[in-house]
Order: sequence, then C-alpha cells, then structure tokens
Amino acid sequence: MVLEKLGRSLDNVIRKIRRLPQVDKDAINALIQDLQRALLSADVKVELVFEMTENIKKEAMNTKLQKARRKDFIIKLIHDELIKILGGKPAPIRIKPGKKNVILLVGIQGSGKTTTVAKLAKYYLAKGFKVATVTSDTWRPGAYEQLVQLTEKIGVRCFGNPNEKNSIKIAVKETKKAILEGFDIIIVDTAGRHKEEKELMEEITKIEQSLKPNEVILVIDGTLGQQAYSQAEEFAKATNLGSIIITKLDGTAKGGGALSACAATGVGIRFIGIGEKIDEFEEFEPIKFVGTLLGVPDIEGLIQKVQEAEVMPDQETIKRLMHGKFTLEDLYEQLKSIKKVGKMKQILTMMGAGNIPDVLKDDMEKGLEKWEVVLNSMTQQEKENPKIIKKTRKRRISIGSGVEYSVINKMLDQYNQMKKFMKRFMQMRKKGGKGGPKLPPGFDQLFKQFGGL
Ligand SMILES: Nc1nc2c(ncn2[C@@H]2O[C@H](COP(=O)(O)OP(=O)(O)OP(=O)(O)O)[C@@H](O)[C@H]2O)c(=O)[nH]1
Ligand SMILES: [Mg+2]
Repeated sequence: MVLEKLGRSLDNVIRKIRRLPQVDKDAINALIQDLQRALLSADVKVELVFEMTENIKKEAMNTKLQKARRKDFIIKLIHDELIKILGGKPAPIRIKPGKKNVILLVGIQGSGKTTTVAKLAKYYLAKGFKVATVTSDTWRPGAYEQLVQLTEKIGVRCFGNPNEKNSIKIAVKETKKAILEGFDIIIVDTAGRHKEEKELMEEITKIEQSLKPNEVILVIDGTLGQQAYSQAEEFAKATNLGSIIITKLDGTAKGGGALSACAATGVGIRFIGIGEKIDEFEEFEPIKFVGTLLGVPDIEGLIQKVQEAEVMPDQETIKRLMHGKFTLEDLYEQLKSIKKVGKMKQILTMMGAGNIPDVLKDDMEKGLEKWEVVLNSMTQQEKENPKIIKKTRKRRISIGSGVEYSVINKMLDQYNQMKKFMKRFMQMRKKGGKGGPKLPPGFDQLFKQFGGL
C-alpha cells in the first residue's frame, strides 16, 4: 500500500471513532490530535495540517446530527478534507481516441521520467492505443539505449537519434516520423540533467514551443516530500503543465508531503509510480485513494448514509415538533436541510404528509431564500412566537427585509398550517394511533422515547 504508515495511523483514527461510546467535545479534540500527528509524520506541511483539522473541528462541533450518524459524518469530514489536501482536483484527461496525441514528459534528473515513459506506454497500450516513444535526451549517457531497452520489453517502438546533439530537432523530427508511421500516442522523454538548471528549463520551454504537445506532464520524485512544491512551481512557469506524475511513492515516509505539495499547485495528479517495475504504476483517483488510506473502501455508501441522515431532524427539534413547540426558525432549518438533499417529498411522506395541505407541499421548496431574509429581519421573540406578528410588525419586517407582504403572509400561513398539522398528529397518536398518519420506523422509536405514544 502507498503511504503505508499514514494509512495505518488513519485507519487507527477511524477505528477509534467507531469504538467511541459517544462523539463529544473531548473525543473530537483527541481525534484532531491523532490526525495532526499522523499527517505531520507523513511530511504534510504544518499550515495545511492545521487548516484541515480546524475545518474538521468546526464542522464536527457545529453540525447537529442524530447520534447514530455522527460517527459516519465525522469520517466523511475527514475524508473530504484529506481529498482537498492529498488529492486536489482530478487532472483532466486530454488524450483523445482517434486523434494524434503527443505527451511530453519533463522533470529533474533521476525523478523517474524514462521509467515513466515506459510505464505510460504500457498503460495506453493496454487501452488499445498505438503507442510509440521518443527520446530527446542528449545529456544522459546511454539515454537512448535505456529507453530502447525498457520499451523492447513491452513491444513498443522507440524513436530517437543517438548521433544528433540538438534535442529540439530530435523531438520534433522523431515525433513526426512516429505520426507518419501511424502511431496515435507518442510519448516524448526529455533530459533531466544539463550544465545548469536554467539551461534545462530553457531547453524544455523550446521543446514545448516547437513540438506543441497535447499535454505536458511533470514527473516528480515522491521522496522529495514538501520540496516538490517549489519544483512543480518552477516547471509550471517554464511550461504549460497539464498534470503531474509522482514517482517512488512506494515506501517513502514523505509521500504525504509530495502529494499535498503537488495538490497545492492546483495542477492535478494523474498517476503515481509505486515501484521500479513497469507495471508498478497506478492511475491516481483522489476519492479512491483516500478511501483506501482511511480503510473505508465503501466511501460512496458512507456518504449516502450521511446525506440521508442530514435530512432527519435532530432529536431536540423532533421533541419540540412533537409538542407543538417549534419555532419559525425550526421549520426553516428543517426545510433547508431537506431542500439541500432534494428529498422534500420523501421526508414529508415520512412525517405522514398525507394530511399536509397541498399548498404547503408546493411552496416549501420555492421561496426558501426569501424565508431566510425575512427571518433575519425578525426578533427572537417573533421567531419563537409568530402569533405576535400583526400589522405593524409585518410592516417593519417587510421594509427591513425588502420582501413583499404576500410572502411574509404566506410564510406565517405555512407555519400555522404546519403547527396545526403537528397538533392534530399528536392528538391522533394519543388517542391510540388509529386514523393518524403512519410513522416510519425511525420516528416510531423517537415517539416512544419522548413519550409521544
Ligand atoms: N522505487 C521506485 N523507483 C523508481 C520509480 N520510478 C523510477 N524509479 C527509479 O528511479 C531511478 C531513476 O529513474 P529514471 O527513469 O532513469 O529517471 P529520469 O528522470 O529519466 O532520470 P534522468 O534521465 O537522469 O533525468 C531508476 O533507478 C528507476 O528505477 C518508482 O516509482 N519507484
Ligand atoms: Mg531519463
């Protein structure tokens, strides 16, 4: 596994969360410390680690959720934040089937370019492309032979001219030859050593300008850790970088540093090298990668569960709803969370919406933005006891919020209808439940808990 140590520590963090009897403040603080330790020892930049853990802490402390889903919610938070720092946005795929595609690989000496040319060639070969490679490295002794040797193993042609000293000429001429011979993906290797770095950058810029590749990929050595950032920046200045390949992620303790540094450049990571052998190479998919690191393979399923939980009102609100004591704000918050997941109808049905007047169902999903503005213009007292909102108050709220009278009236009307509905609902339940709306399983339990039945 890539980043084995980090993976192990993160896996432990997740197991710890799952074992907790309840996720309270202390548990969250302890979890944050474990996370910080794990990421810092994987060489992730201190500022990034603190920013990430601060986000998790804030969300975890401030989001009200049912007890049963809190753990999943926190795991999802960690997952999302890790994707941000370790994966960044996925790199776009610029290779087009049926077209001629030229890929230029650049990078500092020893980063693994030549090895990666062969790995990429094998990857695209398996996808059915006609792949050829070109070597334009005139600096490294035996560079041509090295690539010939590597590509021979996978039956891929290698174009080049060991007698030519001008790398730009080689790159352009040999690529043209390969295109004329009918190859549709041509992967071009470049030099990594030079008299000095400035000249290397100039040479690479010139090759890019003359060759006009579809994509320039930077190959970076993963053992560099955080230093990968300045290297990526430098290459991004010299060329039009499309994506990054991080090599040698097998067994390096600094992998977290390299991944986060590259993600911070905003250039997507497309592949990772995980060994010297040609097939020790993987496509990099941030979601899958972080899922594996956390030891949560079915992260999609988990996200689904959390989203469903988000539409459930928290216990406090349910308690108030059941006693007809809910405020305008309660109603608004519930409607907002339902709208977020787009499952309005479902939740209304769950709450026994058979008896809810049609007007309530239709209008809830619209106009919620206006509700927010109106609520902001109300006093706490008004929100808690909307009965007191008469003509003068309405006028003030309307002027303060810039929202028409009719909207405010409708909002109050909806609130009253909902309140009435809840009252009726409760009375029917108390009478023995007959004739009342049917409760979904989760709600049944809550009713019992709060003495509603
Ligand atoms: N462990 C490990 N080694 C790798 C990986 N990729 C490349 N290497 C090794 O890194 C060394 C340098 O690889 P090259 O492909 O020659 O690097 P280069 O960037 O072409 O180097 P120059 O041509 O000198 O600029 C070789 O010994 C490779 O076997 C990887 O993913 N994991
Ligand atoms: Mg090389």
